[in-house]
Amino acid sequence: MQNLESIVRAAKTAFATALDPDALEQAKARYLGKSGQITVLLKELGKLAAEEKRKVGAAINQAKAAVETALAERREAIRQAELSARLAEEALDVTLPGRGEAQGGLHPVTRTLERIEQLFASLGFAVADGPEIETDFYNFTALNTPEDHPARSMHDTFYLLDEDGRLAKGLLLRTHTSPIQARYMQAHVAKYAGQETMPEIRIIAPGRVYRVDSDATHSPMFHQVEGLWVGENVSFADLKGVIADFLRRFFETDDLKVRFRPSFFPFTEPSAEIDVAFTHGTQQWLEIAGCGMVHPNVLSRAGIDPEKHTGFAFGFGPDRLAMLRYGVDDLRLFFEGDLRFLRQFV
Ligand code: 2NL
Repeated sequence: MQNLESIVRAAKTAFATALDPDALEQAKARYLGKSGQITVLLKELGKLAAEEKRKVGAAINQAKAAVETALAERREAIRQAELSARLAEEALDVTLPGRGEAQGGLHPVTRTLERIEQLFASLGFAVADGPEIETDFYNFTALNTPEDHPARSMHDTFYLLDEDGRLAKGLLLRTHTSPIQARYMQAHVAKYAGQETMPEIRIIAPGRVYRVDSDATHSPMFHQVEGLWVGENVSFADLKGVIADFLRRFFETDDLKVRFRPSFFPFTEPSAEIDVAFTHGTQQWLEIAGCGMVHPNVLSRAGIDPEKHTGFAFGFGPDRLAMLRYGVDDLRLFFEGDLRFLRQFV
């Protein structure tokens, strides 16, 4: 049957030119669908005589099988083509170099703090710490600061508010790290209560502190390192020795003049400011710390007998030491987080 061969050939061509599953299903319908060419031929078989029917029927079924095989092959070819296209589109080049990892580094103030801690550790000072949110008692009262002292004003100290916007009872951001030492003394006394002798206290207290102040040389958050040595015969001479030794080692030079200038703090008596001058530099005196002998009231408040124990304390700003050491003239640069600035110190 000549007609059957051309139908099969036409079907194969139609399948081959169908580029996606939809087009292929439409082509299939034209040959194998309800009124498709092959289906129609099969339906017309009934009109033929029995002998003829068997012969023609076998030929049509053979043609139908050929069309079905061609259809299945084309379905598989389209599926493969679609898969290949998708694989090509979603391909990852695993040989591309990675994004790289940024090398981190310590902040210049952190490096300065670590250096300070290391130098004082070599003099037998342990590192103490405490909360940044403090009570009025530990920040001021324990340190012999009078109720009407200007440091207690809202112009100088950040006070915490409660949910109704009222002052949260006695809570503030510590204005110095002295409360760390006040707490330490109290805990130390409690720890050795009832014992005949109390071991000496030799600590430094580094940390963040907060004051209502902001310009090129003041940041509302800055750092402080305070030190405290309390024992049975601790003198102002010890204070001078410890400070001078620390400063010469910190600045890595013996060409350093250190000057103690009388001053006043509520928590020390007598009190002094510490100035340094680099003999090979500008010769200018720079004020870098405050210090003094711990006030007897401060010792008493902590439960230490000022008749038996004396001590010295000091406080300085590591931010300022970092500025001097690294030659930075604006304190705010340290706290703006600009990596172009900070990377220089790694
Ligand atoms: C300054 C002054 C100072 C202290 C801090 C202190 C701590 C206790 C007892 C007594 Cl627990 N004193 N600390 C003493 C003198 C000065 O800091 O100008 N700091 C930047």
